[in-house]
Amino acid sequence: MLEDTIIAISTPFGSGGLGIVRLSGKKSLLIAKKIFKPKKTKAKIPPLHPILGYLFNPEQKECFDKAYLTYFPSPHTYTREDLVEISCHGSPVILEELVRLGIKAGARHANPGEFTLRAYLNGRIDIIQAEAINDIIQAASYKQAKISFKQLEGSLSKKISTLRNQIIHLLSQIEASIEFPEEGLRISSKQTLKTMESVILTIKKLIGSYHLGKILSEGLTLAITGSSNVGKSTLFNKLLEKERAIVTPYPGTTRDYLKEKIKIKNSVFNLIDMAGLDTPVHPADKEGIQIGKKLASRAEGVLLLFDGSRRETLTDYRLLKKFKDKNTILLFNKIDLPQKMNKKKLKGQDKNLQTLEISALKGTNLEKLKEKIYEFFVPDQKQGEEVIFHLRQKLLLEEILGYLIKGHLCLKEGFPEEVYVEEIRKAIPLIGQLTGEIRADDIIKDIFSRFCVGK
Ligand SMILES: Nc1nc2c(ncn2[C@@H]2O[C@H](COP(=O)(O)OP(=O)(O)OP(=O)(O)O)[C@@H](O)[C@H]2O)c(=O)[nH]1
Ligand SMILES: [Mg+2]
Repeated sequence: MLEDTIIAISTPFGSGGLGIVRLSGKKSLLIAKKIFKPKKTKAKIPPLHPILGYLFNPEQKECFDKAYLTYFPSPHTYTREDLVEISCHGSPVILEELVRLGIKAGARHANPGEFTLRAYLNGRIDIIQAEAINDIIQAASYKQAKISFKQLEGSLSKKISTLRNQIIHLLSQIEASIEFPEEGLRISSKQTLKTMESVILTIKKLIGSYHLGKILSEGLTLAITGSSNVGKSTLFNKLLEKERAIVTPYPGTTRDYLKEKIKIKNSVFNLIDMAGLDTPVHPADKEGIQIGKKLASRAEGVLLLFDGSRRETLTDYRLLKKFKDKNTILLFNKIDLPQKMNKKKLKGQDKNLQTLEISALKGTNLEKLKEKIYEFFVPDQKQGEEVIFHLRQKLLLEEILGYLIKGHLCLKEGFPEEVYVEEIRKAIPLIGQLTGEIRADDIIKDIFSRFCVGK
């Protein structure tokens, strides 16, 4: 497969100022020369230097666009192979014709992520770095892009490799003390415990960071809930800055749920509006309420909305009890109207409860609300601490952790070295899978299929 020369459009589909077609493989330059003619016909194509010319159709013997070609000779290229980039006008018609001609001239159309796959197969990057490349491209926020860039530069890979070295070192020490017990090579169990605990802690922190990773990459789910007519859809629209949900003065307006992305500072939230959670009148209400309850209980954050211009009801107490222990901000809406709700009584003694008075209609305190949402729901990323974005990474780390914890326990309980060394050893191939050093074809296929064609 690596013998082929591949070709693809690297810029997104659609019209744009510029479009780029890329070739990678041994015949890149040879093929490119058939479909591109330098303006100065006698000029040789120098490496790493864009040269001006024309896209050329060998069938019609005609030029069809002006373009720049850059030749990157192996091995210092993205794929480690010979690579050619042709940059022309961003017209889908032109770009597709160029790819068609490239294929006629001997190239093969690249599969999704195949350029990056080659970078990995040729040993330029590991699988964690490959994942980071796609994360940068798909980043939902600048913050995520920055972390992914660091991972592309090798920050996470280095951390994993340090872990691996620590474990291997530990294994070799234990094994030496098993084989040569008399020669003073015995490693004290206190020392072993200490190393294992530090490795376990590092892995636990990495696993723990997945929560933040998920929030940064997919956005945190934030459900607006409460009784009907309290202003949920009004607040939803205001936070979205568009009239997305229907608002009427009548209870039971929203029956289905609506989900939209909003950005607060540099974080993405998946905001949900839903049916009011009171007693259903119509069978459709019942369905809507069921869905609403499910969504709110699964959401990472809840905005529980009350209508401050009404007297508090039993339903309000019930809702508060239900959501109090979740990540909830309690909102008293409609403060532009005379207030009848006994807020103090409703809030009770709970000092940890986050509350805010707003008017969704007039926009009062909505900036404060955004601040609160950000502060309350977005976990802190400590300076320099790694974040993992992929379930694949998390699951492997959990498996590794499982073996280390078992090993640690055996050691603590005073089992013979042979027993816990077995457990620790099982972690090594898993680390290999994590970095891609050990190749698992189905996993690789899955990872690269999520890439765009042309990357
Ligand atoms: N005065 C005032 N009225 C508001 C405020 N927020 C919403 N309303 C009004 O309250 C009524 C209900 O608003 P909605 O946003 O539809 O309420 P909801 O909670 O989505 O209602 P359901 O979908 O029926 O559960 C509408 O007439 C809104 O204009 C507010 O802050 N102040
Ligand atoms: Mg509504």
